[in-house]
Amino acid sequence: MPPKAPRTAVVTGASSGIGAATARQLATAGYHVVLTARRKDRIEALAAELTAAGLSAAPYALDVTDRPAVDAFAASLDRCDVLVNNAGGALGADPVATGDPADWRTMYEVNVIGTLNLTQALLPALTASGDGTVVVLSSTAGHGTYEGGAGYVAAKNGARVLAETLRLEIVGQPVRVIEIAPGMVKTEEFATTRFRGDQERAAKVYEGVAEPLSADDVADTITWAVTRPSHVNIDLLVVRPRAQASNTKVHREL
Ligand code: 8X3
Repeated sequence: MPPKAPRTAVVTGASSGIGAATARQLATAGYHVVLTARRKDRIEALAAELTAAGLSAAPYALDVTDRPAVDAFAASLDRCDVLVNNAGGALGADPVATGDPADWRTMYEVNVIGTLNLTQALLPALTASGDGTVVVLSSTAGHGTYEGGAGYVAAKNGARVLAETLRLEIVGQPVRVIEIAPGMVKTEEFATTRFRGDQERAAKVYEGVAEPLSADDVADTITWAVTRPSHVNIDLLVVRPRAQASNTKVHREL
């Protein structure tokens, strides 16, 4: 008999930020981690780093919005125990009156359809594992709106609703659905992507905030939720820095 494949965790958007940190922590927790992202060079480098450290990891270049590619990816896996739907992000912070519909579409595609694609494609394997976990990285933006946030807030509400509805629909099957909703997290790319490379505007997001969350802080909550005993379903975990009381109430030392 061939040796049983190791417990496998798939992380999307694993090329940087929360995804890369989660891949590291799940590998350290003993999972074989499959790192997916569009940027092959980055996930290859991270997988090589983890492998060199004696951990188990493999890269797979993937665009979560490309359904045939996602299906081919799912078919390539020997097993899947954990899926972390992390790929996502914000584009722009314009008011509803002037927001670009193309930005809204892109955000819906990545944050919602990307999560839908991976979840649909891997649900059979997650169920077959006998103890599967789907993690959806939403955001505090999925739980309350703010000025200039509508496109992103709408998309993250979509991701939240996907998680909530899936949990209802598959109850009785051996798959947990966990939503992690982080607030202000300072990562290398989130704000710069949102403001299309405008470093000054990106820096303003965190200006005067003593300690925004780090990617590792969020990866820590994901890993904690995933490694609870399998009958324990963390439905929703909202995590913010101490300096952020709500989406619009942030303490800044200026
Ligand atoms: C990121 C949180 O406040 O930029 O998911 O919408 S926020």
